[in-house]
Amino acid sequence: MGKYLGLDSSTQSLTGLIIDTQTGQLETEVSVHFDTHFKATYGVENGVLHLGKGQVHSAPLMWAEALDLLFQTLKGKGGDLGQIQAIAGSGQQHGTVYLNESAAGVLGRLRGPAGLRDQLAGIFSRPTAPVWMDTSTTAQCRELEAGVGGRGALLEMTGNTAFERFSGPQIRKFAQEDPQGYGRTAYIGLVSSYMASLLAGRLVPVDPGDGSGTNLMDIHTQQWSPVALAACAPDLETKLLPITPADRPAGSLSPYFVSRYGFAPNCQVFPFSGDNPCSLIGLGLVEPGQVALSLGTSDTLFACMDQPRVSAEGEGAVFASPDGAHYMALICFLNGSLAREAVRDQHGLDWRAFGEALRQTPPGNKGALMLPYFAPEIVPKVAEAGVVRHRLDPSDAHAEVRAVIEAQALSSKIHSEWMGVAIRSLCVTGGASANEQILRVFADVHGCPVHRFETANAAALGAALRAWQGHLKASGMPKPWKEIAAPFAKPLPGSTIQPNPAATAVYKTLIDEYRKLEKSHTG
Ligand code: XUL
Repeated sequence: MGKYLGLDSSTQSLTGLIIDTQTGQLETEVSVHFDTHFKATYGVENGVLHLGKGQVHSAPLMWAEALDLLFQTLKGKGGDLGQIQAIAGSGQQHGTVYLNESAAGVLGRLRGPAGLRDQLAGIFSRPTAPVWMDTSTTAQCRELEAGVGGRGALLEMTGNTAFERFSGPQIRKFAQEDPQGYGRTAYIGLVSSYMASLLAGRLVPVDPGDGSGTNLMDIHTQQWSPVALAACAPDLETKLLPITPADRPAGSLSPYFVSRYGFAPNCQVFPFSGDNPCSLIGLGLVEPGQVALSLGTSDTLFACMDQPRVSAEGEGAVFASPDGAHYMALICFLNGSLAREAVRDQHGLDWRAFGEALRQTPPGNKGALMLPYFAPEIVPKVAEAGVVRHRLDPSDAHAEVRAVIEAQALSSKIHSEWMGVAIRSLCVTGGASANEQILRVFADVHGCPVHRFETANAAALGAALRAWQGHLKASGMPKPWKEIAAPFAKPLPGSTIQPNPAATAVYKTLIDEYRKLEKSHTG
């Protein structure tokens, strides 16, 4: 029992969250927003640098400076950082950090009084790091797929087809466009491994969860795929940091942090993972069939799978779970709140009236359907925005409301079928999860209980839980993941909605009609 720190190095901020496993409470949560503190120094906007032609980068030195500021803030809050037994973390996925050959030595010699920014300024072979928002690598995606024997071969081997934001295409582009910079690069890591390396004062490997977001890791062996590396860039096997299990200790915290912030000298550091794999843990999804749905601007579905099943249509990303035993699927439906708000506003409703419209209309909406593509859609792939109405009167506000929510729920069921997972429970988070009537539709369509979740920061919480699990295991007292997650990742009391069997039966029939309608308007 003790205290554990989870860090989340995300696009716009760095968060630290401390859990107390004795009390089962979140003790402290602190964030450093990059724009607030570093806009002037690094020129970032919303945490990133727009470099034109779809290139979106950020500054790894800024993330290091933010780490100093975060610990200073945590210390200033009066917390005793000396009680923290272990630290793990989460990083925005896919971003790559390029270090020169001085990096290992500089990390090992980190000491005060100078801050990280001054000590680390010389370790980069590329001063900026492309991040997940970068869309500039379409050519490299096609080349990488061709280089391993085709799109299907890459999918089978790594769990994903090539995506522009994934690390492999990004590395290839750098090697092509700046061969000298690539030549000066001794080590390539991810945002996750870079942040862990600062803490440990040594180069820390990549974990399989974040390794799966590169297009370079064999999802079956959870090691770099020699075939993918060869197709990506020259000598890559000598530059990429190795892959290690997420719960293998990376060493003790660097003396720099011990003397500066009062951490214990034996505070352990664990490899960081990606933010989505960490969120899987932070949402308590540690058994196959557990699914979470975040209802935000876009709706994102996370699922825990027992096998690395893949979507032949490219309808989701597949990552290894940092629990070491499972896999995660991530599916993004772009028209989330975007579509709900469009219908709400078109009919001059507020959220109360929106819920009331759902309450007053019957499941199945008397056969009226909507394809809610208010913006181009990611899943299913729809290139151009355009709302489709089928037996739906656009002036009937109540039917429109039901149609948009039923469409979202049916689509989430149809497009998660590839996971081959029977959904046993659905945890719903995000703004729209406050609306009970919306959750009722999801419970009825999926035919399973829906629980409401309120998460401070699922990625940082997942990281803190990983630190706890790893520390117990390394101390010879392993605890099952279910018991690690349970005290912290739990539904809001009284929030569970059970499906109504009669409504579920209606949707069992309606789903095929929706599928047909969707097929006739997509791909
Ligand atoms: C996932 C993705 C983003 C980043 C940043 O594939 O690109 O969710 O992880 O959060």
